[in-house]
Amino acid sequence: MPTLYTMPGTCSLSPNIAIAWLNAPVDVHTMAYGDHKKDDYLSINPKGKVPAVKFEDGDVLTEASAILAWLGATHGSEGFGRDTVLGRKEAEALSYMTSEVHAAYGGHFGPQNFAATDAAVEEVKKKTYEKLGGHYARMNEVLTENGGEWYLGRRSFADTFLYVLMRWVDQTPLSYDDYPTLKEHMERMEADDGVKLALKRQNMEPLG
Ligand SMILES: N[C@@H](CCC(=O)N[C@@H](CS)C(=O)NCC(=O)O)C(=O)O
Repeated sequence: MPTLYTMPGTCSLSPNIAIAWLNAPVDVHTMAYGDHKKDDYLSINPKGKVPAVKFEDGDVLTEASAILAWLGATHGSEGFGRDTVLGRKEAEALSYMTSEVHAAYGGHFGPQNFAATDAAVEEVKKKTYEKLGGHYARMNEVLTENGGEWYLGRRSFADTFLYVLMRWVDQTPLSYDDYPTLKEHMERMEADDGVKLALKRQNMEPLG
C-alpha cells in the first residue's frame, strides 16, 4: 500500500482528507514536527517538506496538487476527469491555492527569508497579510458565486485545500469575520466525518 507522509498543522492535511473521503487504500504516516529534516525522511523527500507519497515500488510523489491529481485519477469519483469542466476547474483551483495562496504564506512562516533587518521583516509581514487578505476575499467571492456550500459548487479536492488555508488564518492578524462564506465552509468541513478522521490521523484537533 502507498504511504502518505504528513505532519501536524501542515498542508498534508489536504491529501489526507481526500484519502478519507475516497476511503483510498493509502497508509497515513504522521511524523512529529522536525522529523521532516532527519535523514530517514530526507531519503524519501530530499526537499524536506510534506506531503509526500511513497509507493510500494519505491517511487515517491511530492507536491500536494500532484498527489491530489493522482488520488483523483486512481480512486476519484466520476465527473472530475481533467477533460471535464469540473475536473479542469479543480486543477485550476488547486494550482491557485498551492502556488499562489500557500506560497504567499512564506512571508508569514519565514519573513526573515525575505528581509535582513527587523524593520524590513515587519514590512514583509505587513505586505504578506495585505496579499493574503486579497486571496481570501477572492476565494470568498468564488465560493459565494458557486452557491456557498462547496468551492466549485460540488464537493471536490479544492475544499480540502481551502480548509487547510482557512485553519492558518487563525495565526495571522486577518479575521474570519471578513470572509463569512469561507467561515461557514470551514464549519461545514469540521462537521464532516472524513475531515474528523483525517485530523485524528494527523494528530490535530478541529479549530471549533
Ligand atoms: N509546494 C509544496 C509545498 C509543501 C510545503 O511547503 N510543506 C510545508 C508544510 S505546509 C512543509 O513541509 N514545511 C516544513 C519546512 O519547510 O520545514 C506542496 O504544495 O506540496
